[in-house]
Amino acid sequence: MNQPITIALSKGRILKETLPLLAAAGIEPAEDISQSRKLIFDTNHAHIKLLVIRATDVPTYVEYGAADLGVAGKDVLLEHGAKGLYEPLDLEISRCRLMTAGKVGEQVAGRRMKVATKFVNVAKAYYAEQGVQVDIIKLYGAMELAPLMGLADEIVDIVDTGNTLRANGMEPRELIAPISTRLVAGQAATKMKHAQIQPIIERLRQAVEAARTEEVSV
Ligand code: PRT
Ligand code: MG
Repeated sequence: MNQPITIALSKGRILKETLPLLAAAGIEPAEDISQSRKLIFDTNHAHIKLLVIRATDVPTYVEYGAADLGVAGKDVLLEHGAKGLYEPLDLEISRCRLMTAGKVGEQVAGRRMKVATKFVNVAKAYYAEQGVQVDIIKLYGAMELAPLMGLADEIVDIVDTGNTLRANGMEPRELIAPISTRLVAGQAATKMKHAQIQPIIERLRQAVEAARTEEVSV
């Protein structure tokens, strides 16, 4: 008998890249997720369900065993702390960089630097490691605005092309971590549902390898 398996997916841009990987691994939602307001979806496997939730909630669901597997950005996992989570697979999608950034040509001297970010824990750890004392200001979005309006000297944010920074008179500074989307597994699920989870991880691993090969040959 197959034990039920729940996979928590991050909605938004990661979801778009996750669904083709899941499909390549043989897991397909029973209906079109983008056309639905549901949060729980059946799949072509009677024992596998998908949850579509806020990226920042994915590690929490998996940590407490409310989902057995999860898909989330490394940025979200770093910020959450991801205690009690295994990270069996790098899905190699939604790649970007977690960086510091500030106004072009501007330097802070003679006072504590103010840093605006939604990645409060990551920022605290990063500046502490650099031996730089900062005041962290928590924001929930549009970090790029903070230095322009004098709210902060630097931001810690996700950078991909750098276009958003450039469009706002800012420059990328230090790389904190390269980011990609990861598959995470809970400790309880890994122990109790090993026989169900292991084949899913293996099929996803093959799907990631196939996508990588495709990319190289294009
Ligand atoms: O809306 P909510 O707060 O729930 O989340 P969100 O809007 O951050 O989610 P979403 O759907 O945007 O997906 C976020 C996840 O995608 C992140 O956790 C990363 O793991 C990954 N990812 C990959 C990115 C980007 N690339 C990205 N470019 N997340 C955000 N961006 C944003 C960035 O915040 C900045 O505003 O794009 C802008 C920078 O892009 P460039 O190309 O201008 O540098
Ligand atoms: Mg968004």
